[in-house]
Amino acid sequence: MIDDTIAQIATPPGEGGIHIIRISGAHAISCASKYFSKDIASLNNYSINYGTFKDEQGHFIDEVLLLLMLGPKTFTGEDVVEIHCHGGKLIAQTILHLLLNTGARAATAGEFTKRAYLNGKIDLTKAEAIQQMISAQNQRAQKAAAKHLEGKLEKIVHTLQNTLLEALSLIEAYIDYPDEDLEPTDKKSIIEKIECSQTTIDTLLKSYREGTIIDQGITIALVGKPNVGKSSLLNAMLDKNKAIVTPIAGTTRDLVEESMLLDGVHTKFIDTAGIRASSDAIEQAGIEKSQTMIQQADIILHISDINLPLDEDPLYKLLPTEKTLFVRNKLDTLPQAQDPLSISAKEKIGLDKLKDAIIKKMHLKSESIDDELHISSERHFFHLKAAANNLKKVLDGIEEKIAVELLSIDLRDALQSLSEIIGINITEEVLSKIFANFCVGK
Ligand SMILES: Nc1nc2c(ncn2[C@@H]2O[C@H](COP(=O)(O)OP(=O)(O)OP(=O)(O)O)[C@@H](O)[C@H]2O)c(=O)[nH]1
Ligand SMILES: [Mg+2]
Repeated sequence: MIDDTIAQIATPPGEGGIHIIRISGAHAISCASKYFSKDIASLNNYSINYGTFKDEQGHFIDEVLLLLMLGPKTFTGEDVVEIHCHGGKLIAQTILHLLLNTGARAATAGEFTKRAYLNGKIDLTKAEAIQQMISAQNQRAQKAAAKHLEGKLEKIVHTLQNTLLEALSLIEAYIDYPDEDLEPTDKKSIIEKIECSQTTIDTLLKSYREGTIIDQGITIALVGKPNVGKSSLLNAMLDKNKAIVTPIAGTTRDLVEESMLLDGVHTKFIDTAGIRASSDAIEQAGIEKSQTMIQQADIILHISDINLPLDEDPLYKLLPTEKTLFVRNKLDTLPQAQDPLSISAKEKIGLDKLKDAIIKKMHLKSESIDDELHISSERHFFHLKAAANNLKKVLDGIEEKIAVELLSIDLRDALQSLSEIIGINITEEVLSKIFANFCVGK
């Protein structure tokens, strides 16, 4: 049972139309009553009330709207009071400080949502989806998070749990009869239930890569020899003068980053220092950064001058082909060239073709991607993978006719992993980690 009352400003800092201060807990009403012009206890539940806020000495602070919502039918499940004041940062701060003087405690990041979860109002996947919605960088990410908030993952987990519990009860019926083999009909039914669950889990696991791309975006590094036009290409893709371009080899010394949306995906382009043997310490440091980017980037654009043979660039043979696109630049100087990915960064020729090639390299199944449920949380991936491993152990065990007690242990472990996804039997440490990434006031 949570017995303290928390308060926090729920709106982002700065000036705006209004600010909202939220209070939740058993003393929410008494805390706000001290300063509000009306007796809150006598107000109707779910009402919006105009009044004034005054400090202990009776000094007027602001005109406010006070929303009264009595638990348990509230976001947190507790009594909640919201105070809507004028949108000056200091007004909201003053009101919050007064509330903290009456015994409310300043809520930590995500603490209102954590209470909603602890009080059984939402499961953990929905709690996580709330923050994912808030931090979504583009519409695709927001839509993907909305599916989790709608409860789609929670529903799938419940279905998996029900199916696997049926299989478990069939298995455990044999525990008191250790010498009996599984009846063929029971065995068939258990295997079917587990295989059906495996298919569902497998689909979710496969959605992880796309899910993380939608949620976090991708990083594309532009690499190649000096002077081939990497910075020119960055500028052309972004349609702005971001990086310095000169005819001098070795112009770019550091990483230059900028993001844009490509097919609705948050795409970070990173221009790097041209790679060559250099005795200049600054250039050398830049080249080392370029090499690190080659390891870290999701996609590499290798840029080369179309007038020069590709294989004379030592990088050409070293780059991992599965994530590299080989781009031939300065097509305007050799228009008859037949190379597949040939462009001119300077004259902006072939950029759409290059964008299409990048989108293809992301391996997104564009048609259905927005309708499907994706997982993008490492935590969900981890537990689903663990469940999948245990289900495989159960099937192997049935095949090898191992003792039913052992089958039951593996199946129970799989069920435990699924429970953790929706937040059952979660340690305080794991919870703190999840909610630490939330906004203050959420
Ligand atoms: N004709 C032509 N010139 C280009 C093209 N792209 C870039 N250049 C020229 O090539 C020179 C080098 O361009 P940058 O974009 O600075 O090349 P970079 O690869 O970033 O070079 P470093 O930063 O030194 O590694 C500049 O003079 C550009 O104007 C192109 O498509 N056609
Ligand atoms: Mg450059």
